[in-house]
Amino acid sequence: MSLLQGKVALIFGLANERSIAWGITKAFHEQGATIGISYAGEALEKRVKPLAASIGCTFVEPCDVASDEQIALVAKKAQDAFGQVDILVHSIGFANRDELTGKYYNTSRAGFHTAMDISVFSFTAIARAFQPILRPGGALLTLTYYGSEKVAPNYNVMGVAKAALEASVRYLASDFGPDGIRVNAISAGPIRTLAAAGVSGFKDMYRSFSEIAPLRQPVSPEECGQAAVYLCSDMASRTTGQILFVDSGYNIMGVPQPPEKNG
Ligand code: NAD
Ligand code: 0WE
Repeated sequence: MSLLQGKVALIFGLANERSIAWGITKAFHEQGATIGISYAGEALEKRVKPLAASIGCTFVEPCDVASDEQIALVAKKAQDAFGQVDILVHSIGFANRDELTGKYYNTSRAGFHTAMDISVFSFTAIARAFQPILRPGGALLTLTYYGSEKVAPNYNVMGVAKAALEASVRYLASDFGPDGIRVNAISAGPIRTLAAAGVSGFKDMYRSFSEIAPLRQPVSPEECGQAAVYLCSDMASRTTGQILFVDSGYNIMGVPQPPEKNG
């Protein structure tokens, strides 16, 4: 089956082979998509280039999403390389490390701005920059986390940012709907990526996740990739503005099962 044959997909947020963006890239490639990759900047180049080469991807462009100029430049380069683009994946989130520990109320003004700029506004900025070259029938996708809805210890300003990101998904879906372009998000369970490394309490959270989630299994970048194929393919032609949970069912649980009845 080639669900993405003939489609051009641009993926933002590849850092390394553990990135959710890489799981999505591999899944898109398997489904016949033509892939373009964008990464944050020079420091990641030596990791990202070989990954791109391994799937025969030649469009590999740096873009710090804090910069309107850099976003405009990738859009221009994408137009030169592909003409039009069918799919944009935004797999980017960032807050200063010191904001992801302790009390949420200690969030600084500058830290709040950074989290909102990089984790929220960048999705809207990318959507706007690519609007002229998006092909009808296309799809935009971003990645979110349940800390947007319920309190996750230490997730703090990122939870607030993800709530705003999810609201952005709905406003963008409304804006782009008349042009035949859909906008959705995947809400993934915790995954051991670079963005989870060294996060205080992540290990304990990761372990308890698999004990509480109905399917009792952790989530992989590859499984996010399969859901991304669905959402960005014509299989999901009447689905827009949605948050799709890829979390082994974790989000449906209210009161966790006592451990002894947990089999
Ligand atoms: P990751 O570290 O592999 O990816 C995050 C990416 O954001 C990196 O590639 C990084 O370079 C990029 N980035 C940060 N600042 C940037 C900037 N200024 N310009 C351009 N790119 C920038 O980690 P990941 O877990 O794959 O994260 C991808 C997305 O998935 C994020 O939105 C994250 O919030 C979300 N998510 C992660 C988990 C998890 O548990 N890992 C769960 C749910 C959602
Ligand atoms: O969205 C994320 C990652 C968010 C993130 C992580 C970092 C760590 C390194 C954003 N910015 C940074 N900045 C850094 O300097 N996740 C869903 C993974 C994650 O991060 C957490 C979590 C979970 C889950 C942070 C605290 C608590 C739980």
